[in-house]
Amino acid sequence: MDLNRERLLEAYRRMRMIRAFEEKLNDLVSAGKLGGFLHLYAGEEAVAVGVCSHLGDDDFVGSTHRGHGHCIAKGVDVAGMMAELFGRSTGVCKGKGGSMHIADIDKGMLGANGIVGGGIPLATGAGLTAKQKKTGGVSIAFFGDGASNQGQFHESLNMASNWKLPVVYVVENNGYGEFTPTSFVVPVKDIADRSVSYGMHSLIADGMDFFDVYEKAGEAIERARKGEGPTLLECKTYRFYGHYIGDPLAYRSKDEAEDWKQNRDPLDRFESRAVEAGLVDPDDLREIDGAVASELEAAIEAAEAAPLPGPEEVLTDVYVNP
Ligand SMILES: Cc1ncc(C[n+]2csc(CCOP(=O)(O)OP(=O)(O)O)c2C)c(N)n1
Ligand SMILES: [Mg+2]
Repeated sequence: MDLNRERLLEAYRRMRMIRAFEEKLNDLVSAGKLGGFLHLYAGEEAVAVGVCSHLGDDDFVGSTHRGHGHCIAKGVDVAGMMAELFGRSTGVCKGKGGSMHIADIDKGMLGANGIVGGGIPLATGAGLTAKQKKTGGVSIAFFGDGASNQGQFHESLNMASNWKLPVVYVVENNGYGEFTPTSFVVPVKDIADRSVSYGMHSLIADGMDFFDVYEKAGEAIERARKGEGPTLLECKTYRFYGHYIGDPLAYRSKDEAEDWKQNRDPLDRFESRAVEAGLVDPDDLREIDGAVASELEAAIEAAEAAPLPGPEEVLTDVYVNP
């Protein structure tokens, strides 16, 4: 494994940051201190971080409505994200994007996306760019099980496979699309099987296990960088919160959720494996937990104190300026 102590600690820091960021948002929205419609990524941290640990700023990521985790894993500034969620002019999109449209092109983050499936063709186009320009870069499309029923998914996979684009399609199968179990609307057990009709390589990973995602994503990304074409990587995962903050969760049992949280929490699993193997020390992890908590407190304080965009900003950063 090419993960040394430093890289493992960075992966843990990003997973912890995602978890803590989402827990904070849940508290802030529930307390009425933050508005908007927010979809939390907690529980799925190993997917974003397992994949993005292979990427640099020249690689691209297309994301979803549940995009905070992808942004953090790709290295987007957390204080800038928090300010964005508070709608402040110091936000990464100057307060005009919000939760579902956080983008940071310098980091290769093409944007969270309010359109289910909408990030898939964007990431495919970025893959075409990388291929045409011969940058050696790869493009990752993160999307959900629900999005794999979208036409854009099928069109993109067909084109990418036909043109051998350097794209990895990462389907985050968390068992639900909004309030509907995946099994109710998807007639295949493994979404990875959908790759067959496009002559595409596929892999399945335990999306609650950083190490498994890291290994499978590594294989897919290496193939893409070598010009061997795209992969459909299915990560079996689970969201710890509801579809959105405020979801009454009437469609799944408490026992089911508890089982995933108690037995498959990706942060706990990372810690057990990395500590048992003597790769990291628990004290290092606790130090990271503390640093992450302080960084978030500072980010919230700065966001609350920052100004809202002024009326003169209404027509800037938009495509059509009448
Ligand atoms: C094109 C489109 N159709 C419907 C919606 C409403 N919608 C928002 S999230 C969602 C479910 C997405 O499920 P999945 O792709 O599995 O992602 P998850 O929320 O589970 O991460 C739906 C139907 C939307 N935003 N865009
Ligand atoms: Mg889903």
